[in-house]
Amino acid sequence: MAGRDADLRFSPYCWRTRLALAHKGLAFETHPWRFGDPAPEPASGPAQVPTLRDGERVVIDSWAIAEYLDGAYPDRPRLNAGPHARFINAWADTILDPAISRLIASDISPLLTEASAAYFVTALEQAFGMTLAEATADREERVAAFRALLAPVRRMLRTQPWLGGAAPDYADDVLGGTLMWPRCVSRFAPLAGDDPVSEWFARLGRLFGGLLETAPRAAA
Ligand SMILES: N[C@@H](CCC(=O)N[C@@H](CS)C(=O)NCC(=O)O)C(=O)O
Repeated sequence: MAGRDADLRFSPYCWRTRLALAHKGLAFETHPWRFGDPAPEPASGPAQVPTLRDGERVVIDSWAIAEYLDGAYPDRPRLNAGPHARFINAWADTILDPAISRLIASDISPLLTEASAAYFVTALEQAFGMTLAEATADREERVAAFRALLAPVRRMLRTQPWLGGAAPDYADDVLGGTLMWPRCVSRFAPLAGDDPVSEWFARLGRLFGGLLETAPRAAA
């Protein structure tokens, strides 16, 4: 999922997959795709990202990709894309993503091509029932409620360094991918700097050659 700048990649689901591939130590190429573009693999399914092609195999949906990678590459570090990560994935999809969207949606459209911005704005304004500017207008007041949603993560991080335990696993990739979305498109900070979740995110960002830390962000 790319902006007008093809290097600006911001989909939370694609970031989950990029982290999963890095985690497995698998080399991968990415291709920019934008809202309204034809399906990346038209013979295999809908116009949706992430779409993974691995040889002849096409897998669509970040969760399905994580399960596929653990099944296809069992000798590589495990993602543990099982029940516990499935909960984190469902929580991120149903609770965190909508909350993040209400904090940063209005920052995204200026970064898109004209055609993809029209598609994005129409879809989100319909979902919100208001303009994107209206949707994010009170974000300074609402950010505390977003931070409160992360209380279970803060509690876990008191006793273990990663959501996966002693080492990161796909649960970390899911939350990290989710938080990459606002990081890439906005200078609005959903997390306070002294939040233990920020410290965890910074540590995750330094893994895999700084995959997250060095990813292009929208200009301030
Ligand atoms: N459950 C899917 C969600 C993927 C998804 O919603 N991707 C968005 C981009 S962030 C997309 O491809 N949207 C296509 C569209 O809205 O037409 C996953 O985890 O991969």
